[in-house]
Amino acid sequence: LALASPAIVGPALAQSRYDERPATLQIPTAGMNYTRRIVDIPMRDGVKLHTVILTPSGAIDAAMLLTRTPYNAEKLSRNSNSGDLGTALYGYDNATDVIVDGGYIRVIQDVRGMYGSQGIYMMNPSPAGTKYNPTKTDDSTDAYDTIDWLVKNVKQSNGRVGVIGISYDGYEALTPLIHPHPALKVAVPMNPMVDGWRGDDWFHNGAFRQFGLSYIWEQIASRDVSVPWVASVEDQYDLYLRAGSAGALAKQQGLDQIGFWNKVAAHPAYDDFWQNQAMDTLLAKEPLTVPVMLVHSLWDQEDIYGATAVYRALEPKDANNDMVYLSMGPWHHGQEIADGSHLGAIDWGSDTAKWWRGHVLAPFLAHYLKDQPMDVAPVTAFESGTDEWQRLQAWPAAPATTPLYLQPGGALGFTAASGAATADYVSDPAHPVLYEQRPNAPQGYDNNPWPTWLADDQRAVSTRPDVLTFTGPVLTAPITIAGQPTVHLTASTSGTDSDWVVKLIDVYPDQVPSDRKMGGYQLAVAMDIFRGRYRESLSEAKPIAAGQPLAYQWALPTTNHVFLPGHRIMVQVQSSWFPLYDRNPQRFVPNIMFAKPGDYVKATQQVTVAGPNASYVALPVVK
Ligand code: PG9
Repeated sequence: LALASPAIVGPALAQSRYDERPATLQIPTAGMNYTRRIVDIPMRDGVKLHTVILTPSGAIDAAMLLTRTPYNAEKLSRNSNSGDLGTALYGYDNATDVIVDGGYIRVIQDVRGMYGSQGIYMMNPSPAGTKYNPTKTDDSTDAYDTIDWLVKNVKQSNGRVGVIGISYDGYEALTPLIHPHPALKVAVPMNPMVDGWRGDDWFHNGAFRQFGLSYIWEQIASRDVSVPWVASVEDQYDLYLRAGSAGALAKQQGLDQIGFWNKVAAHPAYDDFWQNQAMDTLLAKEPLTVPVMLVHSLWDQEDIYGATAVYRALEPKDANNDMVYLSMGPWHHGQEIADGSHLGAIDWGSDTAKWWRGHVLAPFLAHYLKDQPMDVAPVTAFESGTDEWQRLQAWPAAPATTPLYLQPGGALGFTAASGAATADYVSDPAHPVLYEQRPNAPQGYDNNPWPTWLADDQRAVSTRPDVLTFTGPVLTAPITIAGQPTVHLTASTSGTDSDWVVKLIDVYPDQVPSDRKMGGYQLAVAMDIFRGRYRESLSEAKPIAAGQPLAYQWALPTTNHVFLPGHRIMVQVQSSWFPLYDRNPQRFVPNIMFAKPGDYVKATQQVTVAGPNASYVALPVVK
């Protein structure tokens, strides 16, 4: 067969004749129950944001549910290739049953600078025109411009938009509440990232969550997350311990090229960089005009701070108690859109997530987007222990707190011991206390332990000599707590800086006939870390005076729990939580990110457990 020479027929003809791929492709739609439209929506500065619009076949006057995401709109709108809308959407960030059964038009958009969207990417940018974001746009303006385009250009819509999303996308569901578009009728931020320093992804009370390093690398190194974090050590414990400091590991992994990492490293304290982007603070300054349901997971391993912080900020503005709603379920991060029957070893007896989606999320959205009646309480809270859902008017349910004292001999009780006593241990940064059993696998294995680690059995560490364990008597009557326990620790350290981790634990009876693996289980219901250098001021690190008993106070995450008869209450105290949190060198250095190997020293810790300054946890007890 003689081939025509390209020189004779021209390159285009040569290509069209022999190329087996059509120049333009018609996508078959036979049998599909939705249409898929892709638009690059122009923002006020001309930057176009890549947007996927999935419209159920035959939709007329349907409301739109918008998610803005850095996690790939094309993928989240096509978790599987299917002509069935529910099957296509089933997966991350889609409460699929609610979206599909509700007949909503599903809109998913890449945020500025990610995947198909133009523009520059900034991680959780501060508001436009402020010190740390001098540009003219932010996620609020982009949400506004997107909603404006959608209501003018999606002809099957009823002109109403709801925003919804989990985690980063939950943060994205809060930003449209700043100068909201009039077509925005409801917002459902789920597990939103709200304050990266106080208690969400980057730090908890000043202690750095080192696992953020790989996330920062992957999200920022390339627009389409195509440059993976590559490490040559399988066990994260070894990876982080050998590197020494978070800053040393970051350098080793090339993160010094990444703008956001350089900002994190330059702002280890709660200074204006963090304060100016905290969504609860920003929203507290805005009028409340859009109904919002904050969705909180009680065992959220990533953003356990955000949802309830925004509730606290907004609730005082809600004069009629009909604008700000709170849902709290017994879930890990994002579990509300999946199967909610179990949390690790804990069996709730029913699919709590499915119940919540059907009885709370679906009617809430339908009310504001489709004018349907609803019977949703201002607060819908799952109470662990009794394992029942509650309808409440406000949160927290406990009006006051009751001190639970650490006592000598590893005891715990509602009165302080008299006299003077301390409980002591040596904290050695060379042998840090684990947050979960080794190997600390990177995310992504089968049976990934990361989502459920907050519910892990604390017996794994409770007999270590550097973990103090205080246990109360076997309960003969239930004790109900509903709110945030507050730690009031009096302690001295032989060092000049120190971390303190306090865990409030429900110890199951020695034997649980119906579920034998739970016999003696130590389930933490609230725990968190505090970096001692911020004892006097969160925004300024100060050395700790060595050898002096000093007061440390911080709030633990929200809990709604009943310690049942037969159970015991336990409190554990330790000074590291590795490798999730970076190690405190225990000798004061200006910036722990860049501590040198020689800065890491052993310290003798003495926790006051008797007398007028006895340490206690203030429990939000419901009488
Ligand atoms: N928790 C994740 C995250 C949010 C915001 C910043 C960084 C990470 C997430 O799941 O999206």
